[in-house]
Amino acid sequence: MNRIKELLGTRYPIIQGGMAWVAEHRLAAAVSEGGGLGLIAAGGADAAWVRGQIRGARALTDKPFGVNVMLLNPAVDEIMQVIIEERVPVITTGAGNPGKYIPALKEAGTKVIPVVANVALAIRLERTGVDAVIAEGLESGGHIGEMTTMALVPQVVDALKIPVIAAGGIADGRGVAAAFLLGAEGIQVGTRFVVAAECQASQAYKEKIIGAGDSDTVVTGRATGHPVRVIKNKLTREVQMLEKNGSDLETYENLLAGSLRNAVVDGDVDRGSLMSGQIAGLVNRIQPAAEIIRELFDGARETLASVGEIDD
Ligand code: TUI
Repeated sequence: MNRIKELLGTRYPIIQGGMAWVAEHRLAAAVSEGGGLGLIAAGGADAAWVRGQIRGARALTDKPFGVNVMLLNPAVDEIMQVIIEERVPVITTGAGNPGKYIPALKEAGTKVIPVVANVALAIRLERTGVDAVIAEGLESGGHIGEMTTMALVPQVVDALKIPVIAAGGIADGRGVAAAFLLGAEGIQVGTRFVVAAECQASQAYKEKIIGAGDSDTVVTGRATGHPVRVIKNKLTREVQMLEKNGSDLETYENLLAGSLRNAVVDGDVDRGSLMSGQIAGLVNRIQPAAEIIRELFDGARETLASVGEIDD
């Protein structure tokens, strides 16, 4: 038995990425109905919104789903309280250390799966009693660390006893197979689910991902300590200009404020923040979430069966 399927209570060992504005209850429910773990991303939202989304997902599916908590959110304490009250089965966390919330979450029966971008944090979090970790490489969209998936996953696997979920650069069966060969017991997929039919993100943003090639993303924000991978556009060119000129933080933050919502909800692909992984070049069409999941695992099985002898 695969430990991640057991932990999540799902048919397949796959978690949907916790993408702010993108991952709302209809996408989460569709992924869960398709046999994965769908996620509602709390992102920068308030606790009341999160509660409404949890109830919305429950109305659409009786399968398990989770909430992703972005730890830089100022409302994080209230959001954790809602998660506990609503008895959400699983949470993932990003952009910080969820350590102080773990005792209360465990008491409520909520499984905790933080995203880690290096081995040191993975080891610290294993000691605090988390159930698994997501080792996320810098191929991912959004806020990232400094290690590639290829180098990070096997090193985290070797350092921990709890199961590891691989993330960053996985969008087809070959990526799934590779993740398992590196020792992961599950995968997290973000970018490919942005273009799921059930995803409510703007058509214009979906088309940018579908049209993107391998070199169409860029990392901005290294200067401010919040590196974020996005598709290149007018906004990223302006941000890069500010970074080159060593502009003050306030000018920079003003430019980014609201830019994620602009892209995802309003479809402003010039001035919006088009978060996407490097694997966007492989993401070519809109499909139901359940079909995406089936293709990922059918493809992984085929890939593994087709690997021949690698020496004589
Ligand atoms: O969190 C993500 N991806 C995200 S969060 C987000 S919202 C945002 N937008 C702009 C700036 C900042 C956030 C968009 N995409 N992925 C998981 C992830 N977590 N990647 C890296 C980390 C991380 C980084 C630092 C986890 C922990 C950490 O430090 C904790 C510590 O105590 O050292």
